[in-house]
Amino acid sequence: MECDVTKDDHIARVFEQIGKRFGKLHLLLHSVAFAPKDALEGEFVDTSREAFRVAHDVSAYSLVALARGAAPLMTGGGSIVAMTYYGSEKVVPHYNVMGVAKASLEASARYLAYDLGPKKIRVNCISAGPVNTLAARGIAGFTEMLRHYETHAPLKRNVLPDELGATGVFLASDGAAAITGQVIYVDCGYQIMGM
Ligand code: 0WE
Repeated sequence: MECDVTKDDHIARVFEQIGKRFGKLHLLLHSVAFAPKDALEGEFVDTSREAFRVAHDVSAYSLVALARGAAPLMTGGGSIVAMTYYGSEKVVPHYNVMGVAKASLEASARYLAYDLGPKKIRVNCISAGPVNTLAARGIAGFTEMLRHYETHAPLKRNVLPDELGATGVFLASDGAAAITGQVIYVDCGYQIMGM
């Protein structure tokens, strides 16, 4: 189903269809982000009002809108999982406005966890180490970044897509029944390092 997360009518239609076809919903995975390319290339200080708005609308507000659409279908409780990145808490050169939008996404997950907790809906973030996806391929210096993680992460390697998937499955399962509002680092330990 087509879903432009900047359009309320798209989101409404998706959950309407899900309601009709399945009756209920257990898991929502939020894995969408966008900042205009020029905002990821220059300096953060030059971020335009429009690039800031678009990055936050697509990458952070969308979680709030999707959670609001999903919650009425999560009648037996549910799990909402959002993908985030370390650039939300420390400066990663060139991540720029995406880092600010991911900080907003993580904070939004905490407030959603509080609101939806009484309905047994949990809301968590997976903070992934860098993965060589289509979106990452356009980023200058990405190969060097993968090498940096390999050298500096405690596990001396990069995270595998399956390992991120396994964490998502865990967060969807009853094994994670008491975990909500958290950011879980799936980054081979990179986040614990100070130097
Ligand atoms: O969140 C991301 C990137 C998401 C993303 C990617 C693009 C590329 C194409 C958002 N907007 C756009 N806009 C485009 O026009 N990551 C975690 C991957 C990423 O992106 C970086 C990184 C890492 C890591 C950008 C600069 C520095 C590091």
